Amino acid sequence: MSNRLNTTPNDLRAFWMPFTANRQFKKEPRLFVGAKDMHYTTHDGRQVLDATAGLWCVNAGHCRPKITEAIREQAGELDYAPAFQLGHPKAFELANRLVNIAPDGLNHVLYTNSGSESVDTALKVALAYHRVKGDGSRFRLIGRERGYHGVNFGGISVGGIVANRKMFGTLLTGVDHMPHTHQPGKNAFTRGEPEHGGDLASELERIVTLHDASTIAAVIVEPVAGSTGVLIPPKGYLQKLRDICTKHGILLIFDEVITGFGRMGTPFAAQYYGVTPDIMTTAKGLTNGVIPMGAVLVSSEIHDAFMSGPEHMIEFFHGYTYSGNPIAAAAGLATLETYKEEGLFDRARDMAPYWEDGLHSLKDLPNVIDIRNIGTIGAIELDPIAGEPTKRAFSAFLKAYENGLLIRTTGDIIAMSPPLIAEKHHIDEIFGKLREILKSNI
Ligand code: PXG
Repeated sequence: MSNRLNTTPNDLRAFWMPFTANRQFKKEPRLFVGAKDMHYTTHDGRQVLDATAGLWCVNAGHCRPKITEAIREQAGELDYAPAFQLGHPKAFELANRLVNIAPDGLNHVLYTNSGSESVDTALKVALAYHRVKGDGSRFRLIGRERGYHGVNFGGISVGGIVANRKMFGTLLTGVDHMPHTHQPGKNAFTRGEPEHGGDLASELERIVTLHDASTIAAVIVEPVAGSTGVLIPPKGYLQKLRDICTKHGILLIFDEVITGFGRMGTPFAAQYYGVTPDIMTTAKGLTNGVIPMGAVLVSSEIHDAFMSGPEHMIEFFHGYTYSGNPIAAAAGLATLETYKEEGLFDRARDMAPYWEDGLHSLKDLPNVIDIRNIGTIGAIELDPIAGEPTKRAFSAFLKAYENGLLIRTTGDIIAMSPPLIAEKHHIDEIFGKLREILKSNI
């Protein structure tokens, strides 16, 4: 174990931390200095069991040798190659591998550096696609209440989280939102897909009638909404959205930043639900969270629509300095290889019933008002303390951390998604610790 004096910085003021209660944190810092497989090591030398795969991204577990080694090797061989008008082999190889595990028909890949950039890239592709087809009157983008699509301007415009939107002026214009599908009154404590609410997809028809289909470019949804507390689509909902989009020539975008790479026991949620979008956004598990990278997969129809005009001309005016960065691509390839070699997507599928049983065993504990699960994702919704929303869940988070367990909270909801390498005894430990915390007076 490293010396505590060397691992604790003596001044925490300069770093303005993201989505963090900065003042609380800096009074009581929580630093990780190491990680291996299912555990983090804290700056004071404790082991913390990771029930959230970092931030929903470390799907293969921490510091996996193949991924670490690939990054090391790539950094010594080709550190950076310009992303525009030049290339390097691994970016192409990774794109091919991604297409191979993607739903049929999503045959082309644009690279980004995060989920937020994947979302903004997807929205831009959708708008430009209609325009290159001569259908430029389709400028509207439809999102959903309680949707999270990252923090860039496109993403917060189609997103549906008021705290992420209200500070930032007019956002994108021409955006509308479908209602969210969370109906705890009808669906509380459902295991898997809720029975009630599939008909909420017809709200899209209402929006189409209001604006006219000829003005709508795309609809974007998370197949399972993660950040706003694990909202699982009701039975039939996603298929119905697909049907309405197809009927009206509207592109359907699935934001699979969380649901991608095995979280549902399939490569993507699209395959789990048997519903194929026109565009799919990914990030996080693409590189096991180790190097920032995202990817947007698009159908051949969309890609091919851009491939016209003089061949020396750039077809799509978009991209990043780091699109397909060599080290990120190497990390992505090693990550996909690890998922495959260890059969981690199947493993997650096989573990899902055990996960579900463990989670729902907490049903009768104090202040638990709903429990939801799908794949190896789970959420426990707590009754908020009157007048102090979010405090109960945040106390649970702090207590869990003290007790060697990492969970996420959003509002008064505890959300969990362990690495796909979790063994049954890890799952027992997660729910055993949570049981004690929820039983105590939080
Ligand atoms: N889309 C979805 C569906 C996401 O969940 C993003 C886009 C943005 O990704 P980047 O890489 O720009 O952060 C996300 C990110 C949480 C949590 O605990 C969720 C996210 C990020 C951090 C925390 O719910 N989702």
